[in-house]
Amino acid sequence: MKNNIIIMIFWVLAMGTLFGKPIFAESTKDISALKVKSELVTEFHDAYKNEIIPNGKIREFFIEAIPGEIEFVAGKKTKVWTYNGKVPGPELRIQLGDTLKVNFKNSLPQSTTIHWHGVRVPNAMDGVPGITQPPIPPGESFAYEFTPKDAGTFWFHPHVRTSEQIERGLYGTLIVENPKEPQYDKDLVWIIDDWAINQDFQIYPHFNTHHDLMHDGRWGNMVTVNGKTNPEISVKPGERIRLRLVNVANARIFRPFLGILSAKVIAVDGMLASAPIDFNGDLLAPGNRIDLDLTIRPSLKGTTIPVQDNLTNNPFLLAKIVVGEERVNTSGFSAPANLKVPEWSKAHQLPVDKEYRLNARRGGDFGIEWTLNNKAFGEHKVLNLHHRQFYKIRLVNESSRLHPMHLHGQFFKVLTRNGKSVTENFFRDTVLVKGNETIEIGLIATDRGHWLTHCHVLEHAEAGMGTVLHVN
Ligand SMILES: [Cu+2]
Repeated sequence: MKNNIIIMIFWVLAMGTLFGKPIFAESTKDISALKVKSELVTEFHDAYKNEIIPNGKIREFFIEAIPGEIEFVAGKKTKVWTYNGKVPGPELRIQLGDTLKVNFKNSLPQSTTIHWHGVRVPNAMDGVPGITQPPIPPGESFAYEFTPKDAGTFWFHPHVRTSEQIERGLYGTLIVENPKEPQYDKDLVWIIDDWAINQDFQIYPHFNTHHDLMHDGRWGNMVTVNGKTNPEISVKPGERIRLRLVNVANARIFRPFLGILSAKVIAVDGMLASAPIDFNGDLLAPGNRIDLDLTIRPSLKGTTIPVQDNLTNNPFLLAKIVVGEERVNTSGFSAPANLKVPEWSKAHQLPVDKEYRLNARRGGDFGIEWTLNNKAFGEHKVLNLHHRQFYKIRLVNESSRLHPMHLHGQFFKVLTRNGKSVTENFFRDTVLVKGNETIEIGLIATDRGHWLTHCHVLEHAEAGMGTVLHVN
């Protein structure tokens, strides 16, 4: 009997089978997947910082959310909600290493919070009601304090009744400068928004309509850049400009076209690419940012260059770049880049860790719910991710609608689109999943806590399109 057992153990070890069934196949696959994953983690090393050491400088700001009025069209006052009386709200500009402290007061007739889009904050500063903090009631205050871990272009907005509060005008930008990067002659931020305005020049007061929910969210009838329709932006011949584009619209996707100007993309969603990329018809989905490196050729002296949106067959004007007469010398530095962005070319060998199917169903408060795996927000189990491990997540759009999916607290890279490998040389925090498209993303969970993941078509998010990732 004892001999038989020994022979059997020997047989199992030698052949890897028991009664003809492989016993090691699964675990061998697991072991090789683990090996590939650890290689991807090694490749990721230092692509961005795990932690930041604060430089001790505290930059303190006061922000009040308060109703107000602005003139989109001369002589016509539109009632809006503002940060500090302005739309867009303040541009907070700090240096990498600085600690940002925002003393926030809610003077709105509704509860609110501030979410810092794209910023890797301590979880408690993420501004998501019910997940990271209670909503801030009218009349109350809250202090947000954190040291951003990354330099780049970020923005902030409420995360309560988001489709209404952002549409009413609540947003601002957070620019984190890296003192080690070269100084451009000009550093401009263009906050692009889309408004649904009625004949009285007031914000169309019905939010989350059935039409919006059945389609790609609330697309409006007026587009503004920095709170103005078709603004004129003055530049000088020879100037080298860092132009930071931010899409804060509820749902509209932009495809900015610079006409005869040529530009390079140097950063996406705040994070530097590994090398500059030609800017050519790139899509700017809600939540996305693109930083451009733009030189005004001296020969353009005295001209006006229209910047259009070219998403559809009906292009429209976004802004005008007005080139002055006084020539300046063009700065000759090489554009900032993050050489440590990993390629992750081995990620295609890995199985998918988690799949989310994006679709809609009847039901809920609005009569239609947007779902992930046929579950609306609140019905999912939290997806647990381990700190500093690699994950491959598949987003399968089973609908014909647009879903710019945004992960709080983590950056990711797009690995495949419709099964084909893509080689984006940058990280993102938001990726547009087009109708019936499948996208696979890879990420290394870097920041601990409970992080919302949701569609940035804000009406879809309000109608359930979100879930929670937990990094522990
Ligand atoms: Cu969506």
